[in-house]
Amino acid sequence: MLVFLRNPWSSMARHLLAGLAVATAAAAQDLGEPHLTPVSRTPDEAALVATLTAITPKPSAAEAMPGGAATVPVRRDDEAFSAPSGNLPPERLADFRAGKALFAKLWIAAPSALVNSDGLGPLYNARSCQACHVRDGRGHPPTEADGGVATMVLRLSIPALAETGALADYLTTEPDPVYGSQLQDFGTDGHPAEYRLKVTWDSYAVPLSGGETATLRRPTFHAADLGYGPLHPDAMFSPRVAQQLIGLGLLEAIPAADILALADPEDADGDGISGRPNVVWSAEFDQPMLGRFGHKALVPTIREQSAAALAADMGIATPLFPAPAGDCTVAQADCRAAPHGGDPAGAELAAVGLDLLTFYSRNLGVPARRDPDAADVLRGREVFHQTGCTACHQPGFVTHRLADQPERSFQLIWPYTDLLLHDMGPGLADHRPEGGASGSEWRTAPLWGIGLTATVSGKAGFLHDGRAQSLLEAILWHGGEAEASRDRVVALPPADRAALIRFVESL
Ligand code: HEC
Ligand code: HEC
Ligand SMILES: [Ca+2]
Ligand SMILES: [Ca+2]
Ligand SMILES: [Ca+2]
Repeated sequence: MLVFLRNPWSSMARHLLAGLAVATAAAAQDLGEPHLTPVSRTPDEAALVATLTAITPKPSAAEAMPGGAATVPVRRDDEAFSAPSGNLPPERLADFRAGKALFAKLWIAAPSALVNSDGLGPLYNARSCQACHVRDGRGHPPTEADGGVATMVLRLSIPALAETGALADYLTTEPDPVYGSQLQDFGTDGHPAEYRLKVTWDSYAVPLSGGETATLRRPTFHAADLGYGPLHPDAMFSPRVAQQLIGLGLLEAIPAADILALADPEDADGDGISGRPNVVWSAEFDQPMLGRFGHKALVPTIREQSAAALAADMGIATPLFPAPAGDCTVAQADCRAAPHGGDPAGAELAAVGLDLLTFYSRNLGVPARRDPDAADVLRGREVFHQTGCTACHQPGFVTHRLADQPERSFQLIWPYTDLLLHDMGPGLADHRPEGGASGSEWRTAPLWGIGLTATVSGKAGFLHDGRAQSLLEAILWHGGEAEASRDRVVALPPADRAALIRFVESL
């Protein structure tokens, strides 16, 4: 996406996006899904899907298997997010393992005798995907113990130059003229790092019903030790922790129409919830698509997200974002002129490698629920529904029927996200728009697997910047459209609040 912001817009792109900015929900239903070759649902299937995914007070036995047949048996160790989808055909396991090797691979600077491993940087955040997506789980804000290695990034932009017409709503930002779209913590030999990420915390107490109290900590992120002079005076930051990677291929295979059907941009039904799609320009397919990935749903496909991560986080060029890849700006001439590895066309990782990495990121299995039938978990499920969580954390979907990809075809899944943007209020706002998302909107986070976070990644750090140290803290930060829901949780009898947390932990 960083690369996407830096690329000059073709006049055709501008034309189409201008149209999109005023697109109605009905027109949005026609958004293409060029990343899939779905078989259309029959009317009978559509009716079945509607029944299976209807939000009901009565739990269905299928909820125990959040990834459908792609679910993997429960593991309570730190490998819980690292297994391939349970229904991956055995002949595809070799591709999964090859992708895993690329995911774990430590890249080195070019030129080097190790021609298939060089091309790191010159500016980079980490040397491997795994360094941030700790054991395929999430990252966390930096602590003293991390010794300067961050598992999160600071996105960067300035307000867009004056743009007139419908596009003014759409092209909301530009990269910082010197530092680009993201701050990199490291440089290869001879290239200064851009900055060092520092975080300071303020804590305050929140009274809850029944005499209970919670403590929330608010982070302030600082860009220390800037390596290339001052930032633009209007620079805006967005802190983002690396996300957990389970079940992403299933999220990518949800019919766009089913997600758009949940959108209510003007809150026509007056329930205070107004989910909006982030309709974005796909660099991969050169057309508008529904954004699904990243904390503001800016990226439409896992392949594009992986290529953008290679480019921005590691400085590795691919056929999708060729050299000089990474976040080198015109002001960073040494960065642009540095040697790159890979083929003469400027791909430091060839298409076959990008595809294997994509295949891996698509097929990390979702663990089975833990204790879905325990009495307090079932009570928590009721509370989850009564406090209004399902208005955004949409429980169920059925994926497209995909003849060429049995592992994610026509699965009944329970991700607990509508993949839409919601205004979460000033407490969570980063005040930095991205694509169609405002400075206070975020994509509803999927909740599947979330109870295993600390087991997998060592530390529990929830929300886009990892500020919440527990699930309760994450809920208490909900504001804006979710404020009423949060207030209900604050007022719950303590036993119901505990049951709610037990339910979310069981997902
Ligand atoms: C420097 C840390 C870092 C590294 C290295 C990194 N990522 Fe990420 N990853 C992130 C962050 C931060 C996000 C959220 C991005 C956003 O909000 O736009 C993310 C999001 C993702 C997502 C989308 C998840 C979702 O739920 O939407 C995928 C897929 C992904 N990364 C794959 C990769 C792959 C593949 C690699 C290696 C090529 C990689 N990442 C390397 C930090 C990192
Ligand atoms: C208005 C929509 C909305 C409602 C209602 C809502 N949420 Fe959320 N939820 C979100 C969004 C958006 C995020 C991501 C916010 C962020 O990353 O800063 C989120 C994040 C979370 C997280 C952290 C996820 C993670 O991966 O870090 C938890 C836990 C959570 N919600 C639970 C709940 C519960 C429980 C309820 C009901 C009491 C609820 N939410 C109600 C939209 C909503
Ligand atoms: Ca490079
Ligand atoms: Ca940069
Ligand atoms: Ca509504």
